[in-house]
Amino acid sequence: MASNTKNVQFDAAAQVEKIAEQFQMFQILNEEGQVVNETAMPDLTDDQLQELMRRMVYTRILDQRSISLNRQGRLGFYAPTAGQEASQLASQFALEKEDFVLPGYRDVPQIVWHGLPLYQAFLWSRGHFEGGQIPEGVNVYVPQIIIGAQYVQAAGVALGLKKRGQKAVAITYTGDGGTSQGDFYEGINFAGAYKAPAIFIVQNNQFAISTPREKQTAAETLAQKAVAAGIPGILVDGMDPLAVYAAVSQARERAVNGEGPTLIETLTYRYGPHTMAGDDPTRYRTSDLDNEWEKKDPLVRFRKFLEAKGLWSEEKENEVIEQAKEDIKEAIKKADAAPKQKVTDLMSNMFEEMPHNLKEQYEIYQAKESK
Ligand SMILES: Cc1ncc(C[n+]2csc(CCOP(=O)(O)OP(=O)(O)O)c2C)c(N)n1
Ligand SMILES: [Mg+2]
Repeated sequence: MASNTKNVQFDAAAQVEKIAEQFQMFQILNEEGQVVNETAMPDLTDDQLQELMRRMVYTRILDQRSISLNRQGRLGFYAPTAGQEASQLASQFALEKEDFVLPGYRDVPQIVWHGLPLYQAFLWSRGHFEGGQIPEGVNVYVPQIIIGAQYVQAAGVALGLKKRGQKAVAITYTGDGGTSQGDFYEGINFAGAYKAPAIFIVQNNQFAISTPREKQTAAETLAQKAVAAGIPGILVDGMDPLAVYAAVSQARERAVNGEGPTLIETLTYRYGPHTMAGDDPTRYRTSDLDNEWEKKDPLVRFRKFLEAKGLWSEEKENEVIEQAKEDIKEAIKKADAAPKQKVTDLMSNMFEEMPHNLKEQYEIYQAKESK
């Protein structure tokens, strides 16, 4: 018998604490827009910095317009994005066109900036089949509604890229709530085992509908869930576009160099309701908490940072706002002009070969629709 049995006694608390200690929040720009981590500054040109700001401002407007279009009954499903711009857009900004984006329902901005025409995003919101017909060469999937399922799909897409020898990655997004799903673990585990070039983003916006983050899991951070899959995890300030960009760039670099997947938790907040289907955030959040997060706003801090460098102005911002409004007006017009969806469209777009039991129904609808 070993004589040191007592010395190796399992120290449960210390073990849990030690894991969490390794996941300190990575930040480059603080709330005042000051660089607090010069060595981690990503290599971005002035034009690129301005473009990232332009996208965040544009997307904030897109969110506001989408909410009002939804209220007018001109959009269908919509999950607000304000607050999450740095997490969403700076992560997409670190990608190349050949990379694949597998979004959740709140991640419409990323796929629009990755090439999906805006009118198609509007059609997707309306449940119109043309919203799901992704143009050739645009490497995005339609937003996933089943929480976590996109993690498994991303692992598969990433493995496919690896097998084809392509220098590209599959990036996917879920929320804090999504990390409680089986698919989340299956996805990161599989990608880890096969060293698949995947980037798994967890946008921790503090709530899963009304369930607060503290009730979601006993884990101190969501990034540390990477440990069990044997892959690196990073906790990032999700209101800091530069930190998000730097983390995703590094993860992409690792992935295309054959070093496998990375899990990135972005700490963020959604200012609006969960979706436009009618939840009331005042029932599950305090205004103190809202205020605390609004102080961290990604647009405010990035604007301060750029203004100090002479790279941004009110005039520039207004130009972006006007452009966004104009584009949105055009896109909704184009969406309105799409042919009215028929029941037969729904069926023929669902199946490559119509199952025999649906053929009869298909013909009945076809006859009705041709009247
Ligand atoms: C498998 C599954 N279970 C439940 C739901 C219902 N549902 C829709 S959104 C949501 C909360 C998800 O929260 P989180 O992952 O934090 O993402 P967030 O909406 O905050 O971006 C739930 C439970 C679903 N869509 N899919
Ligand atoms: Mg959430």
